[in-house]
Amino acid sequence: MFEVCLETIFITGTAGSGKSHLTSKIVQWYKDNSYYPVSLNLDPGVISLPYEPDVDVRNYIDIDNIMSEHGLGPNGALIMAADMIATKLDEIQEEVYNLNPDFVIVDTPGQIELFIFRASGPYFVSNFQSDNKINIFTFDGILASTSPINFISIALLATSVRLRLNISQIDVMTKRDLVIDKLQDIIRWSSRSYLEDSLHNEKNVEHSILSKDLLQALHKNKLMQNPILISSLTMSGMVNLTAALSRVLNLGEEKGD
Ligand SMILES: Nc1nc2c(ncn2[C@@H]2O[C@H](COP(=O)(O)OP(=O)(O)OP(=O)(O)O)[C@@H](O)[C@H]2O)c(=O)[nH]1
Ligand SMILES: [Mg+2]
Repeated sequence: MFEVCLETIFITGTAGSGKSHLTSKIVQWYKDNSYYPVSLNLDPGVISLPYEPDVDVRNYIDIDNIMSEHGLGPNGALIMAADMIATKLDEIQEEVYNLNPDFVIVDTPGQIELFIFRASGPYFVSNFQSDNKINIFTFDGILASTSPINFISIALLATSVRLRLNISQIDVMTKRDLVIDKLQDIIRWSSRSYLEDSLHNEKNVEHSILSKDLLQALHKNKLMQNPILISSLTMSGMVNLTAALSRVLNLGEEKGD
């Protein structure tokens, strides 16, 4: 067991949603504000990153070795690598602990189903020792903004992640700079009635009814969060995100908050 005094921020989301860029920007933001953050790359399959990780799971898990040693193709190797993450917890924890940071920002694998729905990812999140832990779930702005149904579908995925990880969660929508023309709609979708009204325009009536029912269930259980709109390119929204992080981290862990 290690004695730690740090805050851990996991970044999850669908493939290509902007997790790695957001990791680097949050690290930068904390550095600029006189904290000592470190980045932890937990994606064993990533080839290049937009930042130099301080701690890197690839030093412990080598996809090419897994493929050759076990005669696996790339997908099989990625599954095996994801399952191995939990077995490296102690070494990774020690590496982070030796750096003694204020914050550790954890970039997770692009294949969200391998990290969230198999046992290894939730085990790692649950057993990583930290004063507070929070998950930032990234809605890909490009995907989520295409229609109310897409928005609700990704909100459901965010809810699945919340259930699987069982730690506080903040939802963000990435790539704000690429969806400027849809910003008004996206902001209006934070109102349940506006979102429900938007579903009336859906051509497929069954999909529209199902989406409304799902939306109702999410609201009834207080699971529908308005994602914070951010851009890792322009840094817009970063102040709102870091303020939300501070609020949750200062309040301490409020599961399912
Ligand atoms: N314009 C714009 N592009 C972004 C932003 N965030 C990420 N991107 C781009 O989106 C692509 C994916 O970004 P990543 O940060 O690698 O996304 P990821 O979720 O880490 O991807 P995987 O780990 O492969 O799942 C890259 O081409 C980024 O340049 C953003 O805020 N604005
Ligand atoms: Mg990434």
